[in-house]
Amino acid sequence: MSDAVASGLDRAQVVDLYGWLCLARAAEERLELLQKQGHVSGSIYRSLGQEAGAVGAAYALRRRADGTGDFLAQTVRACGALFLFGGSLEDFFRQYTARGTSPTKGREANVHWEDYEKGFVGPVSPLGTMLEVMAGITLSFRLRGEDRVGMVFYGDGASSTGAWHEGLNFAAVQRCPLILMVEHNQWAFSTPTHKNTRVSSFTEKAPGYGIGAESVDGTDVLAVYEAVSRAAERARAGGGAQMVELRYFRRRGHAQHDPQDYVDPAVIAEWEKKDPLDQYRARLIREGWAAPGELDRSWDEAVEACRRAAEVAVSEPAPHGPDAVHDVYTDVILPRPWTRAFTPDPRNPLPDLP
Ligand SMILES: Cc1ncc(C[n+]2csc(CCOP(=O)(O)OP(=O)(O)O)c2C)c(N)n1
Ligand SMILES: [Mg+2]
Repeated sequence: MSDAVASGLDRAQVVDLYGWLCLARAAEERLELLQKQGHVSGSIYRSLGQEAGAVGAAYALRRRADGTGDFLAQTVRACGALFLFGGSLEDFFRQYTARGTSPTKGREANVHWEDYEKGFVGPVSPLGTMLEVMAGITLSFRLRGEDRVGMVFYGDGASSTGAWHEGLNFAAVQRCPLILMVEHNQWAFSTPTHKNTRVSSFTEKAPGYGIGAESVDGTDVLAVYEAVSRAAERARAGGGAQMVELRYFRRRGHAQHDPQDYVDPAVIAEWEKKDPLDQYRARLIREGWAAPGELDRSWDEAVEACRRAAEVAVSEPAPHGPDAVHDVYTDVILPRPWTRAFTPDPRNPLPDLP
């Protein structure tokens, strides 16, 4: 790109990236307000200090709304990636406030929802298992010769599960075009990473699976964008599964109910100095890519968009009790793009796919 100013991105794009960072932070700040007002049904899992990992990674993928783009499996701390893939702010707030209008109709109260056309699928709760699911989805991309990659986020603690290892090995052996983002935020609830693994960087595990890996400063949105762009290029070119480790710190407790009193406050203070929004804003101004007023406007717009979306969500009805029994069991099977072979049952004709 001839008018690129950094990392192959042009001026409008580097400013756009800042807007997405603002949106991730503003959405979570609005959630905290909603919780204080009594609107949030479950807990809130902040990604404070981790926003650049989710945003930079998703920005490097092909996001389309017609079911032909790349595919994301987000975690609760990767809401920035979810927004980039087209998960709407309204749906985000509807989920947390368990509205009857939410994608899960009030059954679930954070980012556990999916949209196959936009290309994202929220996590099932047992940690590690989405790696197996995404290995299957991306295997179908390879078998069909589709030019698509998948991306799955998981924290450092999730790497201690059997599903994580099994899924990663399968993805590696099957050369699935899958990028594993390791959110190395140094804590898994109250367990520090050194009690979860003997290695100091998760990239040390990659040779054991025979996959490519990079470790990157997860507070630097452009560095993340570059690392994931490289990983996606390798995966698209037939290089198989890739790992990208995001190095950063969980600056809040596991969730709002966790006072984080097992973490040294001085360490948290050190990481506050590496705030991804502050760092990136300073760089945009220093390099002359954006004026302070322009960036202030990005923040204000993000706050206003979140305020409006939250207002819509809380004005909507709670779930209608009897609906709880709907959408639980079905005898109609909908083939999905990754369904390998499917023989329709003549007794049970299939509806057309939406
Ligand atoms: C198999 C399994 N064990 C335990 C849990 C409960 N649990 C949910 S999140 C979490 C901590 C995860 O830590 P990490 O993977 O580092 O992600 P982070 O919260 O730091 O983003 C735990 C223990 C679970 N969901 N699944
Ligand atoms: Mg963690």
